[in-house]
Amino acid sequence: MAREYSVSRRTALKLTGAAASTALVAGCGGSGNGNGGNGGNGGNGEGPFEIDPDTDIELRSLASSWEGIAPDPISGVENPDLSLQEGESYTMIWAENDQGTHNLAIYDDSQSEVEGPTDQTDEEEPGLELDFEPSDETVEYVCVPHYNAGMAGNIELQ
Ligand SMILES: [Cu+2]
Repeated sequence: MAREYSVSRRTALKLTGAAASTALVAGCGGSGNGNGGNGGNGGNGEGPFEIDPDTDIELRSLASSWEGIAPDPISGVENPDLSLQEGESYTMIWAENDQGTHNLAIYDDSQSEVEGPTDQTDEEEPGLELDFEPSDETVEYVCVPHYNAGMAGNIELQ
């Protein structure tokens, strides 16, 4: 075991330079898995970003994706993956709408709503909220009409 580890470790170190440039090329593909630590459910966006309980998670809807507004680490990030604490309280707020008609819901792993959906609206400041406690059931936050277009981000447990 130890030998295997040291070999793969050395290989990893040796590949670092090449991997870095490959990653830049791969990034252009767009389906991006963010980072290697995300083995769970595919990875829609960057992250996951660890967020403390009792934090308001504010999102902006774009034409067919979400963008983080707050807290700071997710600001400007498209479809940020979130890492949350199981059983604690979080509020997800659909604060701004850039364009289009959307809603906000939380899906389980069979794409069934466990929270929401909110009303579907094209208002610029929807101000719609979902209060939820992260669990095995809260797998991703989505816009239901644009889910198949990739308007979703993962919710992982810390
Ligand atoms: Cu949408």
